[in-house]
Amino acid sequence: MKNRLTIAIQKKGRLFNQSADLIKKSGINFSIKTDNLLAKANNMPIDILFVRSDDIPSLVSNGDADLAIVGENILLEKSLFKKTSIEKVLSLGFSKCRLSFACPENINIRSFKNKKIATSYPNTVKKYLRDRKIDASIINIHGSVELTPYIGMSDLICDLVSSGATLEANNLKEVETIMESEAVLIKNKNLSVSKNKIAEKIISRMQGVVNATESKYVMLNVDASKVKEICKLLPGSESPTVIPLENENKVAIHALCQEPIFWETMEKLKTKGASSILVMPVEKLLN
Ligand code: PRT
Repeated sequence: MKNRLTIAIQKKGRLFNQSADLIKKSGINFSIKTDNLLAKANNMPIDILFVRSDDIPSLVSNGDADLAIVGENILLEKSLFKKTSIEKVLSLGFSKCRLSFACPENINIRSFKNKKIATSYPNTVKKYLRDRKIDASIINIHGSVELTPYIGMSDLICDLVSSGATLEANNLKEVETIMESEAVLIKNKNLSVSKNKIAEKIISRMQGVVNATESKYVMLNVDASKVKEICKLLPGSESPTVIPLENENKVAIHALCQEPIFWETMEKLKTKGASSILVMPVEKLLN
C-alpha cells in the first residue's frame, strides 16, 4: 500500500454517491463490494478507503489517507485549535449547506450572551463566540440537536441547514449563519514525490469534472449583423466560434459557457434574434 495513493471518502451517507461518482468520472476504475472498507483501483495505483466523515481530517493529517473528500464543515471543526498537515485543494460544488444558529420560533434572541448553545460543532461555535468576545456556554451533543431547546437543555442550537425543512418541522427559526459549506477535496501536505505526481493528476482530472459540471456547450443561429450582441449574452464564454451558414446573412455561433445557462438567458438570446438554441452538457473539460 506504501506506493499506492489512498483516497478516503464517506462510507455511507450524503457524500457517498457523489464522491464515488467523482472518482469514477476522474478515470479511476474500482468496484465496491458491500461492507468492504477498501476498494483497489484496477487501472491506477490508487486505493479508495470508506470511512466516517468525522474521521477523514485526522486520517489525512496523519498521512493514513493522501487525498479525501469531506464537508468543509467537518474540515473546519476538526482542524480548529490544532496544527494539521491538511491542504484544501478543490471545492467540489456538491453537498452544499450552512452551519447556522437557530432558536424556537416564539422567542426573540437579541444576543447570545450567557445563553446555552447545543451543537455537534463545539470548536466552530467556540471560535465564532471567541472572535466576537461573547460569553456563552456550549453543550456538545451528537444527534437530535433540534430537541434540546424543548427539554430545557439549551436556549438555541447551532446545526447544519440545507432546505430549512428540519428547522421548520421542529418550530425553530434560523437566526445567524456561521459558515457556508460544500464538499471539498483535501490533501496531505507531505506526500512523497511519487505520490504527489499521481495526486496532482487526480486533482487536475477532478477539477476537469467540476468545471464540466458547471459548463455548457451552446449552439445557435443568428443574423450575421447580431454576432457581437449575442456573444455579450453568453455567460463565461471566452471566444465563441462563428461559422458561416448556407444562408449568407446567417451564422452559427458555438460557445463553451463556463457558467450556468438559465432559461432567462435563453429567452434573452431568442429576443435578440437567435434561433435553434441548443444547450448541451459537457462531460470533461481541461483548461
Ligand atoms: O460519515 P459520518 O457518519 O461521520 O457523518 P454524518 O452522519 O454527519 O453524515 P451525513 O451523511 O449526515 O452528512 C455528511 C455531510 O453532508 C455533512 O458533513 C455536510 O457536509 C453535508 N450536508 C449537506 C449535510 C446536510 N446538507 C444536511 N442537511 N449534513 C447534514 N444535514 C442534516 C442536518 O444536520 C439537519 O439534521 O439535515 C438536516 C437539515 O436539513 P434540511 O434540508 O431539513 O435543512
